[in-house]
Amino acid sequence: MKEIFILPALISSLVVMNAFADTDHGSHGHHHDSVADPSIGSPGDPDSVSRTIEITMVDNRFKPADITVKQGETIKFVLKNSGKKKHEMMIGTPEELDEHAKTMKKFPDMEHPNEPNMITIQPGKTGQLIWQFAEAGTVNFACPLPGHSKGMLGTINVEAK
Ligand SMILES: [Cu+2]
Repeated sequence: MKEIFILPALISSLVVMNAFADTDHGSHGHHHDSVADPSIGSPGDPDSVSRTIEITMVDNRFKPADITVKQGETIKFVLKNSGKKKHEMMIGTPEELDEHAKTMKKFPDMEHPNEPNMITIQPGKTGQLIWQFAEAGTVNFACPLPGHSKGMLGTINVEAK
């Protein structure tokens, strides 16, 4: 007798949970999918690095902030944080960088371990980001941390092959 009542209740609660899961997934993908625009390129294969470019992060600037690469190149960016603050490097379109900076403003402590187009470097530390450039044109990078994004902007000129 008990089972007859419990089973339908269990099924309906699973259906409800599923509906919530779907809704949540949809909105998450929409507002925070930073690897959206394929024109910026894609995560590079560590075994096919063409060149290493060193960038120093200070409070609050990238040195250099103007970089030239060739279409198709896989660049290993070696980022050294010589500042006293934590910094990030995020590669993206101006729209993506802007949107991410806004999200960071709302959620300053947000961690993003699964996003291959960005890296966080603690003061005094060095890290690397490997990226392959796909299309000729301009790709931007920035530190999206609150208060940094205005000064910590850079340009990567991707030359046609
Ligand atoms: Cu910064």
